[in-house]
Amino acid sequence: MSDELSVDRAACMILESCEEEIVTAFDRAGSLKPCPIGSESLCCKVCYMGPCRLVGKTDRGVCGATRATVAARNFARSVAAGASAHSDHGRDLAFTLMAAAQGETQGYRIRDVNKLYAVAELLGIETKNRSVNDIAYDVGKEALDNFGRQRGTITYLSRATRRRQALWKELDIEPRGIDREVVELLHRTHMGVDQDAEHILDATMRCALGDGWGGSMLATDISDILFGTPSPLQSQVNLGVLKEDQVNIVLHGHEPTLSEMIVAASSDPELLDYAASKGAKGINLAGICCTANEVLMRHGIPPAGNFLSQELAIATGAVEAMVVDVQCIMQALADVAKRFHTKLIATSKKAKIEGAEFIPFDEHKAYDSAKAIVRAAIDQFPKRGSTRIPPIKEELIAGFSHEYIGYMQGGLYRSSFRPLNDAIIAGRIRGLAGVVGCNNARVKQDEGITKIIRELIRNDVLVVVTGCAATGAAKDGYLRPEFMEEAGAGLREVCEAIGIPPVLHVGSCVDNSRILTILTQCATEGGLGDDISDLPAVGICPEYMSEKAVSIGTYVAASGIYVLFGVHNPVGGSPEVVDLISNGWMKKVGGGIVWEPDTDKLLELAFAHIDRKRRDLGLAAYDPTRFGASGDRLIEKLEQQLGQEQVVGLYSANPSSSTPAAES
Ligand code: NFS
Repeated sequence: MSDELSVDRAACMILESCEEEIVTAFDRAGSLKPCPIGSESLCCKVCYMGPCRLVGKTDRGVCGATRATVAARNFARSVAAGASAHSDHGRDLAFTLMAAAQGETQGYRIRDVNKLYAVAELLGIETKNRSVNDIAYDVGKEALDNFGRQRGTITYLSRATRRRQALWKELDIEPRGIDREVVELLHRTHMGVDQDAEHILDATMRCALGDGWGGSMLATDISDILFGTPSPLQSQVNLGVLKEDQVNIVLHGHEPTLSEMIVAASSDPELLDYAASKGAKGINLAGICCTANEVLMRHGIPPAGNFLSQELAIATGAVEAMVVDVQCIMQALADVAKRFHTKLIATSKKAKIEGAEFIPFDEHKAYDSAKAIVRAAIDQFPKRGSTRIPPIKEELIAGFSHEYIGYMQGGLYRSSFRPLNDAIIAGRIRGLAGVVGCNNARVKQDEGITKIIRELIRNDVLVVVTGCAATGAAKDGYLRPEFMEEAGAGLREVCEAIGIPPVLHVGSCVDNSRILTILTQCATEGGLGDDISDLPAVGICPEYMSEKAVSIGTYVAASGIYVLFGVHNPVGGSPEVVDLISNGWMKKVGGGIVWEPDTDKLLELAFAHIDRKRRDLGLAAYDPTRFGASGDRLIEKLEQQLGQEQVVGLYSANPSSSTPAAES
């Protein structure tokens, strides 16, 4: 039964073993059907004459609003909420950076000075003969100015290709200030303001661009400055990373500021001694949701799971504390925690959580807050009852920042995207795909994510992953270098040559901004057109759940990428809006959003788009049989033809060569 709910064996084990004991999101999704009117966006509740349900013969609300207006408004409001969540996260990081630069924080410092210089240059901040802290302060100030800017445009638009910048200008969808676009979108979708669906959707793109090229990009950059730019590291994933003999603390939520300090506190000798005094052999950290990705990318802290695993982690009975801040935290957690010895610790002043203990996080006393939290977790250890940690975990490699992807293709001084572009031009790599987003209790956990990624790489599409999709992929072993055995022959050759897995984990959901940077670098490197919209690339969000995912899909589309969402079309009640967001946006900005719940059909659409872009660029048509006669594949082929012994003989005749003696 549970295997109908998730492809994750660890999740299934917990669901089966605690069936009688706890009610999870999986159960609630089974008993609570989605509202058929709201799920199609046919319900308008922006005023108090309604809610108006535009079903059957009713095609207008009390005020006369049409289905298209209602659907566009609902979609716009989702994007505004999603954009504000990412951007508020970015804003808090800017405050932390300024406080750190002024020496007012505890435990934070500028970890990546090179990145600080790079970001300062992008933001137009003078660096010559200035101290690191002075520069960092101005970077934080300029970032804050981007949030509150009223006129002009946000600074990072200049990071896009020239053609893209000109298009945004021509369409008048350049975000002016990050906050301004959210406020204006909420105003425009108030009762009786903007009534034209296309016009509302243009403003929606503008707001989302403020997220992707503003709030999220700043969040990523400032996190790298403060906590270090990720580079590849090894770790593990899934509920099996919890430890029987240690204090288990699960970090859940989004903002890396507190979790960074908890990572530091978990190796504090004083706290390790305290843990030992309670009978624990150590302090073990694990993550859930995007906090997991933040601490994985920089410290190799293993994720215990993705969005739908949050209740299940507590149900192992082995979690002393789950520490949460903001976003994607199920309200049901407190009830689940109550059944075990787990302490749910809320830390953000923005999120009061009933049933949780509140230990406020203050960046000025960050290390003290972190120590208090770790100490509270240790105190729970002796109260632990029986446990059921599924013996299931996978190895993974993560940490592929865009800086590292450039570095691995050309070294420190010649960082480049040339090899990647050449591989795409030659057809070794058919195209690129970003597979991102959440779990959604309405579909089988991780099924769409894993199937889509497997088929993409089998068909020579290089995949980058973020967010809960990355964790889903990792749980199935896709982030191991050995997974390249599943890849098509051409992609495998490239992965072998560069030494990368065919699925690259680039970070949390705000780090989707790294994907914008990667795509821009591909577009400007040469040979693949001159804008993101020319690239044979797609964005896929198979199991989206949150408003943030909708904002991401919108800014990715507005940046020129064809985006495919699974699950269900949230604006399906208005064919006009469906057409505007898909075909209309494709014509207008070169990218659009299509919802396709059927995974096979979604894949067909993805491949068709990639091949169409290859054709438009005048590249050779993709041919899966053309490559695969080099590297490990050559040896395998020869072994099949000649037998293993003879091949070993060929190599030992010429041991210094990577080419068999018979070939040279
Ligand atoms: Ni993204 Fe992160 Fe996960 Fe979805 Fe939630 S954690 S910011 S919204 S559920 S991917």
